[in-house]
Amino acid sequence: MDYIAMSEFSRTLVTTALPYANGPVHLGHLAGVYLPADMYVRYKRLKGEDVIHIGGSDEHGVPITLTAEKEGITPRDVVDRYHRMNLDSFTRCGISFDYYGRTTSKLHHETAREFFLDIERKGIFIKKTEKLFFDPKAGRFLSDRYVTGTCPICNNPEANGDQCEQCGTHLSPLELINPKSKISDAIPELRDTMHWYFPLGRFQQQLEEYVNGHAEDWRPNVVNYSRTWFKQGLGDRAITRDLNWGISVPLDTSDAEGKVLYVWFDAVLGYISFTREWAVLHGDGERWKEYWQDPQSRLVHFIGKDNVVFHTLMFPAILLAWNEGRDAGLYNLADNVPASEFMNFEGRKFSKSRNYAVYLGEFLEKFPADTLRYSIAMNYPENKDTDFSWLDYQNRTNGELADTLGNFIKRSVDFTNSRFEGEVPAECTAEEWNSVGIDWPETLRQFDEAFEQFHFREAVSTGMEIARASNRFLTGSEPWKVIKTDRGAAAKTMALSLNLCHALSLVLYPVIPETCNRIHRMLGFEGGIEDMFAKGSSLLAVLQTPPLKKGHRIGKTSEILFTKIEDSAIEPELRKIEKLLAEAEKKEAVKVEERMEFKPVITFDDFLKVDLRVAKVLSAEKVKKAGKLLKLQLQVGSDTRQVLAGIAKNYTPEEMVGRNVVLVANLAPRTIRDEVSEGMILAVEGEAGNLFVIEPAGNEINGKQIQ
Ligand code: B3M
Ligand code: ZN
Repeated sequence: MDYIAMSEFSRTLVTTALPYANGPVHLGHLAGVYLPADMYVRYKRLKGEDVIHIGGSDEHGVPITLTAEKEGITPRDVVDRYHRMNLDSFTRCGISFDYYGRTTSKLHHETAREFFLDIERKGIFIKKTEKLFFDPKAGRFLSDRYVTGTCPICNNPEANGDQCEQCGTHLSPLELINPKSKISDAIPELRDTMHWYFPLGRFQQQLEEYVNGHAEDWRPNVVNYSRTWFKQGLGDRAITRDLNWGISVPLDTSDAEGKVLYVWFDAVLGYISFTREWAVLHGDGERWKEYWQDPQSRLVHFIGKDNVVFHTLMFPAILLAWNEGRDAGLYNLADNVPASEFMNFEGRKFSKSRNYAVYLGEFLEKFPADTLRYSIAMNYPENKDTDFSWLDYQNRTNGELADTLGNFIKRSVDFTNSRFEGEVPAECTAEEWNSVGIDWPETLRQFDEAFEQFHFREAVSTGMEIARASNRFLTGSEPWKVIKTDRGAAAKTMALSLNLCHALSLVLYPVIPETCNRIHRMLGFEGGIEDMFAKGSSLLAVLQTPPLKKGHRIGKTSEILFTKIEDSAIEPELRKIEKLLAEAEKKEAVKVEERMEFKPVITFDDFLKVDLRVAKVLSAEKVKKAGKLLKLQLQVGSDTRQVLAGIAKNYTPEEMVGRNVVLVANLAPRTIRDEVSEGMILAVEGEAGNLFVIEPAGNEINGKQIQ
C-alpha cells in the first residue's frame, strides 16, 4: 500500500518510564506515558511491524525506604504491593506490555552490576570523597531526602535535603539551616564518604552531536531542555549512595561497603534487563540483542517531561561508556524520546502528597477503560499542559463515543439483521467506497503520519472524523425510507455502512481496543483483531477497497457499545474534588495562623545585636542552576557586599539594580551554591510564596543603621 509507508526500521522497541513502586499510578501518568505508548505499539502491530513494549516497576530508591519506615513495613512489602497494584491497573486499562519487569529481579541486578563493572574497569568513573551528613544515633549516612531543616531561601522549616517544597528551590542538605535526621531526629554530623561519579562531561561532545542530530525529529522541548544542560556544561554525577536498599556496589573493597547504585543509574538499565527477561520468556535468551544492538532496530522512550535529562543525556552516556572500546555488541541510542507535558486534573496539578489525584485503579472500578482512554487521548499533553475534567469526560463519552460511534455501529448492524438477513447485502466498488464522504488515501496518509510523528490527538481525531462521516452517510442515505422503493439502493448503503463499521474497528483499535474487538465480533468475526495481525502486512491495507464482500455474515445481535454517563454518576466525583480543594484551603489557612504565632520574646539588647543597614543594589545576576536565586552586589556606606537572595521569581536582575534594601549586616557568611552570601536582605512573603523586598525611602541614607 503506497500511502502508508512501512517504517525504515525493521523493528521497534518501545519503553515506558518505570513508575516507582511507591504508590498507585494516576491519570496523569496514564496520559503522559502509558496510553500514548500503548496506542503507538498497537498501531505498529496493526501495520504488521515488529514492535515490543517493555516496562516495569522502579523498585529502588529513597522514596520507597521512606514509605517503608513510615508504615513500619519492609521496602520489599512496599514494592510488592505497588508492583502488583500498578500492573493490575495497567492490565485493566488495556496497556499491552509485552513484558512488565521489576528492578528487584536477579537478572536486573546482574545487568546493572555488569554495566558498573565494565565502566569501572575502563577507568571512566571518578571516585571522590566528600563530606556527607551522618546520623550518629542511627549509625548511617543520610542521603539527601533523609535530611530536613529550614530552607535558606524561604525559611520553610520543613524543607527536604534535596528540595524545598514551599519555594521549589533545589537544595543540597548542607544548605539547610538547623538540619535534622528524618530517621532519628538527631542532629547530623559531617563525615567523609567516598562515592563513584560518572563524568558526564567526558561524553558532552558525543551527546551534543547526538541531540543535534535529532533537532528536526525530536520535540522542541526535548531538544531545548537537553541543550540547556550543554550550555551549563555537563558535570560529574554521583552514581552511588549510602543506602541499604538497592543494588549493592559490586566490589569487594571496603569503600564499597554499605553503598548501592544510585536509583537512576540502575532504573534506566531496567529497559535492557527487562528485554532480556522477555527474550528468556520467549525461549530465545539472545533475542533481546536484535532490539538493542541491531542498527536496523529503533528505540523509542515514552516519558514525562520531568525525566528528559535521564533519557537524552544520562542513559545515552552510560551506553556510550559501554560502547567505548568495543567493536561488537554496541548498544543503539534512542531514536526518539517523545516526552509529554503534564495533564492536570480539574485545573490543578496532580499531587500525590496532597492526595489530589484520580488513581487509575479506582477509576476503572467505576467506569470502563475505553471511555477513559478515548477522552485522555483527546487531551494528550503533547506540547502544552492539558486538563482532565469530569465534564469533558462525560461529554466525550456521551457525545462522541455513544451518540456518534456507538449509534452508527448499532444502527448498521440492527438494520442489516432486520432487513437483510444479517448478510452484507451488496458488493461495493472502490469508487463507491471513495464516495461515502471520506478521501481514503488522504485520510489514511494523515492517520499514519500522525501516529508516526507521535501526534496522538490528531490520530484519534482522524478516527473520530471517520465515525462522523459514516454517521452522516447513513443518516443522509435514509435506507429505512429508500428500502420501500429501491431495495438495491438500500442494500448498497448498508453494505457500505458495514464496511465503514469494519474500517472504524481498525482505525480506532489503537485507542479503544476492547470496543473495537466487540465491533469486530458484531461484524461476524471470531476472536479479536489481534488474531489477524500478520508480520509484514498491514491490516489497514484492506481499507483501500471495501473489505467486506457480499454475503459475509455478520453477528446476530448488536450490543450497546457505550452506556451514557448520567450526571448522577459524576456528581460524587465533583463533590470529592470540592472536598479536596476545601481541605487544601484549610491547610493553607492553618499555615497563615501558624505564622501569627510570634517568636519568643527577646530583650532590647538582643534586638540591638542585629545590625540592620540601608544598602543599594549595584548589580544583580541570576545564579546558575538555582532558579530562585539572585546574586546581588550591594553598596553599604563605604563597604560592598555580596548577598544571595531567593527573589528571582519576583524580580529580574535589572529590576533590582538601583533599589534600596535592608541588609542584615552582621550575619555570619554562608555558602549557597558555591557562592558566599555575606548577610541577607529583608523581604516579606505575600500570597503564593511571592516575596517583596523591603525598600527604605529617604535621602542620604545609604549605609545608615535602621533602628
Ligand atoms: N521512577 C521516576 C518517575 O517515576 C522514575 C522513572 C524511571 S525511568 C527509567 O517519574
Ligand atoms: Zn524554600
